[in-house]
Amino acid sequence: KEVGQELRTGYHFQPPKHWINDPNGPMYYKGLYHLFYQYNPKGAVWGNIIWAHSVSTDLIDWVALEPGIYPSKPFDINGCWSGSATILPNGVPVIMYTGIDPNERQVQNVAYPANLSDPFLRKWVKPDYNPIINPDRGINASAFRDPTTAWYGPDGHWRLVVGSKENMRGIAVLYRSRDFRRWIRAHHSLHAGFTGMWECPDFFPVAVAGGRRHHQSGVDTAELRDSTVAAEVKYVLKVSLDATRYEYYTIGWYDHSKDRYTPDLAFPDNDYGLRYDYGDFYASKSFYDPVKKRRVLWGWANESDTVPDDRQKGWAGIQAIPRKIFLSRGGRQLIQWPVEEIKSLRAKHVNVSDKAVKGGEYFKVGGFKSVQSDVEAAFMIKNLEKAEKFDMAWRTDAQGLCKKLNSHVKGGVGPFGLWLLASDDLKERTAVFFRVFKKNDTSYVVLMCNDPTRSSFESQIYRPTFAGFVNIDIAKTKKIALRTLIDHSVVESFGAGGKTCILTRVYPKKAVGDNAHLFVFNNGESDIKLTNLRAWEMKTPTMNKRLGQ
Ligand code: DQQ
Repeated sequence: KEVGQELRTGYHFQPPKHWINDPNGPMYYKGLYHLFYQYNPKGAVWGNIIWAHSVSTDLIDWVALEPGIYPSKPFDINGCWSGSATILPNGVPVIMYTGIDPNERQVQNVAYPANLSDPFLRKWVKPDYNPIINPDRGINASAFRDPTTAWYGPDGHWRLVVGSKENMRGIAVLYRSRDFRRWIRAHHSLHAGFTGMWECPDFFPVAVAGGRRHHQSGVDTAELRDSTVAAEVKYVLKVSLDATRYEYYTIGWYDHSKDRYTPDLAFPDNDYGLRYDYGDFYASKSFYDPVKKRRVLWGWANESDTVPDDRQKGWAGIQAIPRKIFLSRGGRQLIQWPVEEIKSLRAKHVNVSDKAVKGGEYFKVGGFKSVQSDVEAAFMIKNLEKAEKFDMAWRTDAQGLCKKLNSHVKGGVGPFGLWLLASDDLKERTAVFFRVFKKNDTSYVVLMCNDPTRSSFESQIYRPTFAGFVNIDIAKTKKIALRTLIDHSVVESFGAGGKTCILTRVYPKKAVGDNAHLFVFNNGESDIKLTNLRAWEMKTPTMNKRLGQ
């Protein structure tokens, strides 16, 4: 058996071998979901980047096609980097991507399907008039990339943004076009911030609760031109920060006539905005799914194993489970939830209900194979009296707090949660847990944390703790839910119904295959109750079957 192959994912998207990174140009066309992604056809490290291409009818089973976009012309001869798809009003999909030209400049190109009657969209044509957007007029040619899906303004012109930086400022450079061919830079950018380079911007509308549409429904970016719709939507701007390798988003208002985006709260939980995911999740991109009328988010999860190990395994990088995203009822954050289709993979199932877990206790959830599973748990906290005091200095540093007060540090209320990908003797284990702090007599803070410090015997691996706060009123609800998707080397968790998400990669040596177990633990002083735990083994979909196989 080859080294590390037992750590390959079963139901998280992954090609048979080599390196992958950003999801590109996700879209739905003639019965198929298309996923392109950054891919190195020659090895398990970043390089030689092309757009690999897979399609699916249900976001679960995938068929691999030949590469969609690859270097072939001067305007992309040194690489085909990230970009997005836009469905034109006549139904024609167009891809806009960053090409690396012979002078290593980043330029923006378009590509059109060679044959619109082919639902697989196998061949793409790059017109000779590319590049259509050049890094001119003071734009830094080595920091100018990742065009968004375009939207249509009330003046009948298209708009899109390209990520860039100007000294230390990250910017979303705005362009307009009448014909999708000749693009003119607007006098001002859509938005900017003192954060360093903005990669992979994403800008899209979300429905507001109380409007005509259900707040969980997606809104097509193309609909932005309709001002009656605009009264019932807010806008989300997400950027991927090259400097931190984390993504941040803000929710705000977009003025069509002035083409200005103004975030409601620029700094809700830290200097940059909220996070989709507080773990290993980057370069994400959303698209509107017209079939289920929802917005779906794809994101890349890098390996955190060593590069020699990546090379030896022969693969690196996965896509997170596609998530349905929508604005919370209160409008202050996005909610993310695995697309409902993944329930079709649920197989053998175990159930635990109404089980008290005293302070210091833990137990194993047996009777099923947890190495590739979907676990839903609900915890009830009877008494908040023993909650540790919250230091306001921690407010902007959930991750630092989780590192300090990790799963081994006894608390008042929590840490409680799951140990997973755990060996029977618990020497290897990854903890996903909550910890409740007291801010004052009536208000509490809930921390959600992923602690992989004991996830593997292998000592070379980078294993940071990841954490975020959970925006719930625990004194009122007394309950908190956790859903975790476990997939060999992936731990993808959704706290409080998708309010706080954390994805991590772990590389156990012993807790693999049938030797990977699931436990419930409570390392706090206060007792808690596991009101319900349901766990399913997950089937393995057909991942990247070749067409005609
Ligand atoms: N990955 C691409 C770039 C993008 C970066 C290159 C983000 O276009 O900025 O593979 O991960």
